[in-house]
Amino acid sequence: MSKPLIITCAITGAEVTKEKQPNLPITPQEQATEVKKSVKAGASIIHLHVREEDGSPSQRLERFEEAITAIRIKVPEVIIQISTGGAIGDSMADRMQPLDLRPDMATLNMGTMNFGDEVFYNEPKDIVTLAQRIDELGVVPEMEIYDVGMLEYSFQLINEGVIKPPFHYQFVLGVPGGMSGDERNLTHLKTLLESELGSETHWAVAGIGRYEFPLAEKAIGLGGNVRVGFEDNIYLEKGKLATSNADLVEKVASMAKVSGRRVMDSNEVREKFHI
Ligand code: KMH
Ligand code: ZN
Repeated sequence: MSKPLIITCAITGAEVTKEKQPNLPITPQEQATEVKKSVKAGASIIHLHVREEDGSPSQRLERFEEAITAIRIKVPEVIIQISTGGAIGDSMADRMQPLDLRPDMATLNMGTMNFGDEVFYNEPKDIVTLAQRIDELGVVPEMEIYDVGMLEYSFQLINEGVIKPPFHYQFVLGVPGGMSGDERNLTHLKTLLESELGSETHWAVAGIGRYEFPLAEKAIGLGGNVRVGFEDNIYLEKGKLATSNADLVEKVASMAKVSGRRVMDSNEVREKFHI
């Protein structure tokens, strides 16, 4: 029996604009409606960034609270994973703000990198502070890996006891400055991860832009999990914008079906992750 599949949906992100993707959910109500549709299509985890009314990215606690409240009214069971990455240039203090809401999960970005034309700062001391705060609050971390050195650094923090089990990894491939979405990169990351932490370690892939679906297919075949969503990719196919995040989730759910992998719902994932 093949492993059931967990689909995460990154509905909004910090970089995409309404000009590029008119269906991008911005307000708490739009986000809640989008979550409902995405969960119906097969998503069990929502990777959440929020925006102010003018569309600018925000790490403000009150804005996260509004969004989470709106989502919980419509979809009480969904797993909400807040971003601690925020937007490029956000201070670490701002990035940590929504953690005080004690969400189900939170991201933990594992290294500094060029991010397009900018630099995404994640200094070792900040990664440790963030990891400790996440642990203290009983939030489940998901380690965001953009390059091999970040994965190896995660092994160091695990060996030092800074990051505790169970371990959840997201391989974000295709950001200019990080590893590309070449399928061999995913195979290499999976091989290293499993030889260090075992084949039961949870991992998913988020392919950026045109890499989204080829890497989803590859991950499904390798027994991993998948993240899709407007944060990563706005097209359903070449030249065709998705009408909703749910379109992207639905496409992955269909791929899973063809490969004989059942899609897990939020309650099952809650049980599996002990949330
Ligand atoms: N917006 C990116 C600079 C995360 O959510 O933790 C970082 C990001 C990662 O999106
Ligand atoms: Zn994000």
